Amino acid sequence: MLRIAVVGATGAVGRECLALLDGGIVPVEQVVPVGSARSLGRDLGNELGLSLPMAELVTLDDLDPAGLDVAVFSAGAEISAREAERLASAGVLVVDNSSAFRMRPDVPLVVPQVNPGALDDRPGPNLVANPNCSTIQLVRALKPLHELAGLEDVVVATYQAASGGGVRGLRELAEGSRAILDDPRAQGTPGGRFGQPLSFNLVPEIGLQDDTGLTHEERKLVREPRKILGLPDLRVSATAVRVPVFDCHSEAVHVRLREPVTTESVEAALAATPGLRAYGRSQSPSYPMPRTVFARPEDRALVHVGRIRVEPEDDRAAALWVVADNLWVGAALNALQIVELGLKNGWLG
Ligand code: 2RA
Repeated sequence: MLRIAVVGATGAVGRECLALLDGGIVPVEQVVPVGSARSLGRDLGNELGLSLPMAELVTLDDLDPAGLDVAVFSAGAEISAREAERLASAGVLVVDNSSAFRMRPDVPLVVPQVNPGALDDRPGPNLVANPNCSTIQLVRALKPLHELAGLEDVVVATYQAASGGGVRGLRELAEGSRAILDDPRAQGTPGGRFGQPLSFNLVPEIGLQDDTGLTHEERKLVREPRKILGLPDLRVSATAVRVPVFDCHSEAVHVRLREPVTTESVEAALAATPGLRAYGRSQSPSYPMPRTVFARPEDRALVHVGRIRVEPEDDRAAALWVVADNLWVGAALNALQIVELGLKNGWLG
């Protein structure tokens, strides 16, 4: 039985961690919710209708690592960079959802369905990085294609939900959409959680652009799959777009492969992959959508792949449409599946 701290417990990902723990994803002795000073006194168990054995909410300064088995951080890169290693060096298994440690060579960057071996060698560091949400669904769809015919190039365009911007992002989309429906002239102003008004709009900029014109989010989509798939020379071109959708990220993925494939062989490889749901052309619809993926817990835990096709003029080029819940598959569930893997591989206990 584990004592698990959920750092950032009141945030969008932290709340999903609590809900998944409440659902019994790993055996829990006690959950310690960690939040900011202004959250002290909140009874998250009651607020969220949880039956988990919960300690009182504490701040990170007051979190005692003694007796703690795991800490899942979802409180941003600055807090992780400042606090995660303190807990890891005290023997706590830290799974960090931020970008703080992902590209550090000594820190495993893990998607359990893709590179579980990254957690094989004990005693590794007690610090494991959770990839970016849009990376996780991408590599879970790319892995079977790589095994089928070898990946050469990847081009991905993402259509990322407001929940990627947390509780504030969700609120801004709802309020902005309501304002426009009430008064079409209320077009919103630059700024806010996404830098631009999102309702009834598209914002092709997630994070700051670097001097090459790539945004922070696109840089993650280029670098993280190379580390997770063990393909340091994989060519990846990415465009990340924020779209006025509350939940679930969608991605249009185009790959070039080393070997020729058929639509049937690609569909079969995807359908045979645990944790993926493949939508064949004979199905109706032959594609997933954010609204339907978010509707049921069993679907929120899967990566959904549709519009599966091979380019008519090039049998080494395939295209996919990939949808997944960015709060579960892209963050909380992947982090807790890393804890599950840690239990199985002896990283814990
Ligand atoms: C986003 N991937 O969607 C980033 C962080 N969650 O905003």
